[in-house]
Amino acid sequence: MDPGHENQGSSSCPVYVHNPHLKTMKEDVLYHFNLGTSTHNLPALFGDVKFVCVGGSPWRMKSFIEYIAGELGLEDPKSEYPNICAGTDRYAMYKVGPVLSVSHGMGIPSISIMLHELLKLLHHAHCTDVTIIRIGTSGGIGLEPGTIVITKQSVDATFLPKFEQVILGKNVVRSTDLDTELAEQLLQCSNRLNQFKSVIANTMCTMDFYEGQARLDGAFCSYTQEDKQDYLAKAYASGVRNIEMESSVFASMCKLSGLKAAVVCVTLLDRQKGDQLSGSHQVLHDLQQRPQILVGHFIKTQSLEIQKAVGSGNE
Ligand code: R2B
Ligand code: URA
Repeated sequence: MDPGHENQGSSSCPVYVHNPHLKTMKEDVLYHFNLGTSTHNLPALFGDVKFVCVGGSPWRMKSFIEYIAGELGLEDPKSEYPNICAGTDRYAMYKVGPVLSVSHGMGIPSISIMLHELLKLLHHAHCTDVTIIRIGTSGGIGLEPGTIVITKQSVDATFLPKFEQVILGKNVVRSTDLDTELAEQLLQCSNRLNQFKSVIANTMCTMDFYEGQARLDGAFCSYTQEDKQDYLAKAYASGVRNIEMESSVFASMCKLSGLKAAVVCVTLLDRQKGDQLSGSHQVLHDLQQRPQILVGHFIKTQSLEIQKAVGSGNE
């Protein structure tokens, strides 16, 4: 952590990094964003960020920023929202007011690289009190397709709430705890919206979309239909209601940085009934809007509360 900024503001919470080597570097190049501490004034560009939304597809994250701009009354009819990372095609990043929207690609390695650079960016920009939410898609277990799962615990493929990574040849195990109060606030927000069903439940994070999620339709499959159903039934019994591919490392890295974090994913199908995403493009597209609608509404409500608090503080 940069001690110079430790006590800025009264009780505000900074974005922590835990890496003594960073202090010895003259500049920090955020290579996959095409941004850097010498080339960009990160505090001026990003210092006001309070909400970060991340999701797999660059297209969806652009559509999210357009949506949230409308929700917050910040849309500019004359301007397109520029991709802040236009100099690279690895990730896309958009900003409007206090909201940053960033794509992360598919799978743990992809989101992990993005989060290292995003967390450093927020740290270098001296951001405080940041809430971060992953909005995404998933396969459901025992839920009507279109249900939103707000993750209680992200569990691995053995249903344990941990993220394991080999560092210097050793297995390092990290916790995947998410913010329980934030999850509850999001559920209440969904109930108030009353447009679709949301539940708080465990999410299984896997390393693969096919065999890793017990699908029968990959290029390879070494188990039977019965084995698959058995595994999904065990997942259900352990409290898992959806399966995706990024939540564990997302939860563990955000926790290390002290960010309030949540995972909000729509279920596109019920995995006990099938494997293929064969719904029409329009139906799948409409379902993918749901996390965006819920999180958009949440951010709008929270921003109004922040504005009210600031307003009453100025009186
Ligand atoms: C959900 O959807 C993607 C796979 O189709 C993956 O990124 C995930 O977590
Ligand atoms: N994303 C996943 O990871 N799995 C699914 O079944 C659907 C979307």
